[in-house]
Amino acid sequence: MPERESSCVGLNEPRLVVRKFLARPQHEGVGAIVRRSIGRFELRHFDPFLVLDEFSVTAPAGFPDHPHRGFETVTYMLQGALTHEDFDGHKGTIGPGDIQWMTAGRGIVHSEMPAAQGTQKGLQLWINLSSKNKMIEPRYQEISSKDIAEATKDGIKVRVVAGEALGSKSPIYTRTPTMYLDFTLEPGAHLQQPVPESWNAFVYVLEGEGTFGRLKSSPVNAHHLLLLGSGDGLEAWNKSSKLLRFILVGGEPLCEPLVQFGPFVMNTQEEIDQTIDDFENYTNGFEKARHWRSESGLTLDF
Ligand code: FJE
Ligand code: FE
Repeated sequence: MPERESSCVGLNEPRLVVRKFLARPQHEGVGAIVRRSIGRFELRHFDPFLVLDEFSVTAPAGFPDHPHRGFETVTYMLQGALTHEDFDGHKGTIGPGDIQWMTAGRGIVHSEMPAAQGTQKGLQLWINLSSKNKMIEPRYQEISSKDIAEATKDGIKVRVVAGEALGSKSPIYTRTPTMYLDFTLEPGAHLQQPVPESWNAFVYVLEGEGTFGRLKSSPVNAHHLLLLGSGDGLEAWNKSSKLLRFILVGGEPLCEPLVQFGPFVMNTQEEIDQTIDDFENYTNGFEKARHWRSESGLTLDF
């Protein structure tokens, strides 16, 4: 049999679903609700991913002043708006379809609060940074919905948050190599999406009902996380009569030791002890936290 060209549509070894989790609502922040899939007890992390939360926030609830070190947070808004404010004076509001890709690096203290009436919904993904990147200067990449690359083909629409799909490329720079694709499949559509062989990858279903990995597998509906096994890509079908929406996320595993204390993720216990020390004493990147409070005036315990 001739080898298929890698640039062609068609996969040699589609990834199968190896684990499935239903993310149930739980309380987080101050009065906020999250459906946590990655980061919960049964799935502490999925290298290089630390947390995946589908959040739902209605004022006055939110995520007031709290720190991060050693990883990136990616916030993708689905509905409503969120205002972000940090200790360096960086402030902004993201609305439906917008992305904030924040590299916390050595340290960020910020608040993430509702900016509109009603319920704000979205996804927040925490991506680990390699030991050589954990203490870099913080950085933001903010992309508004209208600037997100989109492509449509054969009943498949993709919004390219990170990486590349159907010939469209995201401008986001991923320090830990990552792909993040938001797919909508019309009834009858069939997707074949390459994912690098050595990467870990998962699907999170947002809307409708999808068939993943194998045509004969049972359909999966919203709020489910699917961990994918080895292979060169994802095959998915919409056998239902409604739209199917899901994200496909893949990342190159770091394969490094990991020690987490709430919003601090480092490689060793010593580095965590040092981080707590830095946060309490306003040193090594947390200097500006000494006199800063967000407009909310609240602090999030962790
Ligand atoms: C945090 C508790 C938290 N999921 N999804 C402790 F709630 C948070 C936190 C978030 C968060 C924020 C948004 Cl906008 C969306 C989230 C958890 O802010 F960082 C710690 N340490
Ligand atoms: Fe945060």
